[in-house]
Amino acid sequence: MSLLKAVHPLVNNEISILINFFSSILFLALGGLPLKYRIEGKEDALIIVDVQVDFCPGGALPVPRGDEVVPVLNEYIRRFRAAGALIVATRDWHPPNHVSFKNYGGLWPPHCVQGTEGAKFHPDLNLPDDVIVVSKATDPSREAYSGFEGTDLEERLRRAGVRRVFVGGLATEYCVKSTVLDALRYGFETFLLEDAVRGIDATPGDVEKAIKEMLERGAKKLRLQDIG
Ligand code: VGL
Ligand code: ZN
Repeated sequence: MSLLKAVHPLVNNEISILINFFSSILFLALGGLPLKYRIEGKEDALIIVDVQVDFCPGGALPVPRGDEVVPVLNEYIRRFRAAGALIVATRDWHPPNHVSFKNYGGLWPPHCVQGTEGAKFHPDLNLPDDVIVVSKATDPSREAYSGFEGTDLEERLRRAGVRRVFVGGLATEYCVKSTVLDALRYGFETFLLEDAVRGIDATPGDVEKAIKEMLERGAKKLRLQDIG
């Protein structure tokens, strides 16, 4: 009897070592790190920023490799939809005489003019029928990089009970950054989808700086593999 007692904890210990060993093997076989986040139906919103023809290669204001975000965002859309989360797509939606255009004193060539081919969402982006489309920078006299600026985005998210937002799209250091910073300012828990953004990087380092700023202000980085 006393011998059994003496052996017992040892046996237990060996069993737990074995279990740990095999679960580690299983874990590695299944492909690495554990999931960090679970997408919850109504509390979460995917915000796709400006994935439009003019911001992709061949467009009027192309973001290098901007089209690479499309298949990745399609996978995010699939997963967010499956979880019942809200899906929002912002679009740059300028009048032809917009202040951001070079001819009207701005920085940029004309792009994303309301109703033109270039203003359309990328044709391969699988936006669901119930996507919430937010048009921004529609006032000829005002630039607006953020999806929240001059739109009802905040109100719509609040009304839907959203608490966390997940932001991807184009361009990292302009409209994505402004949207992320506004989301943080409005108190949303905010995630930057780092595998679903691309930037212009007009001055090399711009994108890196923008990402650093978003993270410093409280955004969290997230990739597809973090949400399973
Ligand atoms: C954007 C420049 C001008 C953007 C929009 O979507 O990031 N960038 N207009
Ligand atoms: Zn614009």
